[in-house]
Amino acid sequence: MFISKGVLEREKDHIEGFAPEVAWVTKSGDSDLSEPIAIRPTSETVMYPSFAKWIRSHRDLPLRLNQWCNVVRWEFSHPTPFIRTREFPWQEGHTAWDSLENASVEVRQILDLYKGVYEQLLAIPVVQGRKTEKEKFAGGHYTTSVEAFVPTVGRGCQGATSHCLGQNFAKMFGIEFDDEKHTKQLAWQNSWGLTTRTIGLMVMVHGDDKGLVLPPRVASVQVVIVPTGVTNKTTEEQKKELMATAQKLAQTLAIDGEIRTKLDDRLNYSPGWRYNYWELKGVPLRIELGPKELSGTTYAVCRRDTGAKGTISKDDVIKDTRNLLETIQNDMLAKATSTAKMRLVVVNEWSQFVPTLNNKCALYSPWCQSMACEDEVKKVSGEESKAAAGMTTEDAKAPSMGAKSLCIPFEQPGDASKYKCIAPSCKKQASVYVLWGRSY
Ligand code: 87F
Repeated sequence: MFISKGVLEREKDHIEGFAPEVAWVTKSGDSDLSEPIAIRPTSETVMYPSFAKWIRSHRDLPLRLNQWCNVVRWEFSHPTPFIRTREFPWQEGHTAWDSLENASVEVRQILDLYKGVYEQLLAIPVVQGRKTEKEKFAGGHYTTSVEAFVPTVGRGCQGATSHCLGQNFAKMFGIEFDDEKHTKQLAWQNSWGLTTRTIGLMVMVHGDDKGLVLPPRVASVQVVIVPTGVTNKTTEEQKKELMATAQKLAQTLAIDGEIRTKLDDRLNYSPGWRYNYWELKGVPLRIELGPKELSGTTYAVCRRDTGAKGTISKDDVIKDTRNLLETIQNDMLAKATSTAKMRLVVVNEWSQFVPTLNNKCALYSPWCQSMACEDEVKKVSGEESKAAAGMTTEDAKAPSMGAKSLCIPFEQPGDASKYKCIAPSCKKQASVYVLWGRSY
């Protein structure tokens, strides 16, 4: 987690814009260190001197490393739990390849894995695309990302990135290999990362006024069993039978069904109190077990995502529970996807840009690919929003915040060249649609 000044500053473009965010250790006890040591903000400069030693021949390629670790970035903007914190855990992958083509294939493979993490596990739809030159990782060749959207505040949020670094770092760190013809070549590199932002996005996209709503595939407890119906008229015998049935059900689901199950047998708390407790924690499915269930052929269930009540059959309890969890998972993605569809809108005219933005939307708008226009969109949308700030938004920061480019989506919503660039003073024809939005 410590990086010497020498290696950290070797690739100048890489560190340039980020320098203010690097935290330095300057003392041990009362004595000054002879040279300050940086606290890892990312590991390129720690790993690549070793890459240079390990890679000799084309046979050593690809070299692919992955690690989970914590990194520190001395953020100045508003901290938000999981979304923007000065220390955060992440996964970072670093690879070296023999050609740009092979490196580029991996960039997309990893981006597809990240899309899968969001959509298949977290039930959050994302837009895949390439970052503009302004927003890309300066030390790299090009940057791709998955962008998520938080409807309650109308802000985009970068979910993960997959960079092609080109040969920039290879040049600076001397990462070379002998190709088949025994000629020295610089390696082509990628780096990619996913952070605990995933958790923050999951909380914000699915959570409601009762608390967390967890997608079943990532919930540490998928089903909670709550025994109910115990009153002061209940005999010890009946209580025993209820608990034995509950325990047996928990075992069936957990051991035979491999469903992550919890039995809440705290009979000193009322059923309602226990329902609230597990709702707050986001447990996807609750099974209620009372006197009625003991004698009947079904169990009463309640879904966390919709609040809908239903029954599952005792005979097929594993199958029914699994199916219901699968349904919840799919419904959560479908709901988040339809919300996002309504809020990610195509806007071809500047007059509609800020009003749409203030309607808590992200926008697909045409762009001529000049950085001056990208800057102008951000600046003018910020100014016009401020002027329109009479229109209330729940987000205290939002009215003054301009829209930045989130990505150039791989899947374009139409033919941008039919339109003029969205920047108000630009007269040029557009060439691509950019996804613009306020962002975290
Ligand atoms: C902050 C301080 C110093 C981002 C920083 O995206 C350096 C940096 O290099 C820095 N903030 N970055 C870019 C990180 C690039 C790349 N590294 C591997 C990733 C994914 C994982």
